[in-house]
Amino acid sequence: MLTRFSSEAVFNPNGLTVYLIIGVNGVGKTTTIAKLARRFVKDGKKVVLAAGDTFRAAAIDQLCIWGERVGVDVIRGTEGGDPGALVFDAIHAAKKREADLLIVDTAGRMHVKTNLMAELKKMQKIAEKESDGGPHEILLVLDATTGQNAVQQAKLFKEALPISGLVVTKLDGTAKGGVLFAVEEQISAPVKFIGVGEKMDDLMPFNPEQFLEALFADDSEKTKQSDYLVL
Ligand SMILES: Nc1nc2c(ncn2[C@@H]2O[C@H](COP(=O)(O)OP(=O)(O)OP(=O)(O)O)[C@@H](O)[C@H]2O)c(=O)[nH]1
Ligand SMILES: [Mg+2]
Repeated sequence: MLTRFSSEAVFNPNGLTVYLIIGVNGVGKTTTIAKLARRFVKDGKKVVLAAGDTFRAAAIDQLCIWGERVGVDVIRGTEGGDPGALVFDAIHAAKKREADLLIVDTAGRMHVKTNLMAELKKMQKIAEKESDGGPHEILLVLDATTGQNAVQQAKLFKEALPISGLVVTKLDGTAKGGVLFAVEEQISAPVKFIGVGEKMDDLMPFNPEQFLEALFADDSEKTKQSDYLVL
């Protein structure tokens, strides 16, 4: 089941690649963006971030701090500003800087209300219009520690947006991530990365064999998914 889809991250061969990172609040979107930026910068790509979570000033600042740590530019708007307009500006700024990849942060609040979904749809449409074939990835971030709740989240987001992949965070805890089967089934998209800590290097490409080994392990020494990672 877990090898049905490719876990490779998608890139636009003809210019700027745009990723939208979505998920309910607290799952680890902003941290994941920093980790993805770190990873792709290491691969030699020029990365720019967009502070699309305009609901909270603290969210914009948090992304800017990560941007400084990773060494990438962050396109920011104002608190309470229109996230769609921010996506527009960020795509044009990233193109001007000849960036390879733009990663857009989004708000996680109010996931049960239609206005967040409407907002995200608008961001997607603008990315579609302003970039060549984008958004090239719409990654739904899920917190492994939320268990079955993740299935409900996946369902909600899938109704609004064509999710291309998942990032499952917090697999460094006691959660083993068994819910992932139900979630993949729900959205028909693969897990692309897993989060295994709070630091910028704590992101791994998803490896189904390692994941299964950890899931079925009966070894008191190695109890976490992250114990099984070949770093
Ligand atoms: N242990 C662990 N903690 C994580 C991981 N990913 C994120 N976190 C922590 O989870 C908390 C929330 O992370 P954020 O990146 O701010 O989450 P968010 O989805 O952007 O949250 P909002 O902006 O409020 O919607 C932070 O304390 C992170 O350090 C992970 O893989 N493992
Ligand atoms: Mg955030």
